[in-house]
Amino acid sequence: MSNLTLAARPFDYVFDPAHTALLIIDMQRDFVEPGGFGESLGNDVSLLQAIVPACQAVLQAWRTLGACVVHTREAHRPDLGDCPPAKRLRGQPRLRIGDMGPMGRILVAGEPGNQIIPELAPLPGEIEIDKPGKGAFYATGLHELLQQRGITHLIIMGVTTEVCVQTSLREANDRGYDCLLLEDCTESYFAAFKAATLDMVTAQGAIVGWVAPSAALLGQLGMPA
Ligand code: C5J
Repeated sequence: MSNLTLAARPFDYVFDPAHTALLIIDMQRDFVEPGGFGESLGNDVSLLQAIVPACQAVLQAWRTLGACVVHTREAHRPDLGDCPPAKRLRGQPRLRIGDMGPMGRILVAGEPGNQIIPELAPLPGEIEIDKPGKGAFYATGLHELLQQRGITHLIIMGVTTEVCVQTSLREANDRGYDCLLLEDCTESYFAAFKAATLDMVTAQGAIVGWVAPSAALLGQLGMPA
């Protein structure tokens, strides 16, 4: 493949799909469906469900290309040995990490609520990362897996914009990846936080990365938006 140029903020994003991974952050039942971690923190999870069709369209297009796909899950070991007390005890959620909820133990690997939503379920051969932190690179082998595949660019979608998505973007940027965030394929429980994140990422000449609508990507890939 060769370079494609996509109209983005703050200026064009140039990428070669052969060296670009689609990184899908934490599209898990625990954040998107009632009864999970997101709702236990008092959030309206229906806000996040709105991006699912746009994410599906991008994932489908990316799979058609045969390019690299990475799915992450915020997930802890059943013994919670990788969940610092500072994380588990923070705030006053209805259910804490590790507690039994309607979809199994909250944010614990392998539990029903910890699975990626069926609409975006990983296919064999796609990379799956269980991450104990907010960032996709912290305490995971993601950087090494991407390096082995010659990945230099990341196109990112998922939830939530200002928490795991933004943390992962910043971690990726510090490791030398050129990152594009698809604005209609990411969502927050707080509209103002999403807007602020998109502005922060693109400010100062793409100091963290680029932002574009998914239609711009689909157009470049020759797919209907
Ligand atoms: C949060 C995430 N919001 N995936 N996790 O705790 O953004």
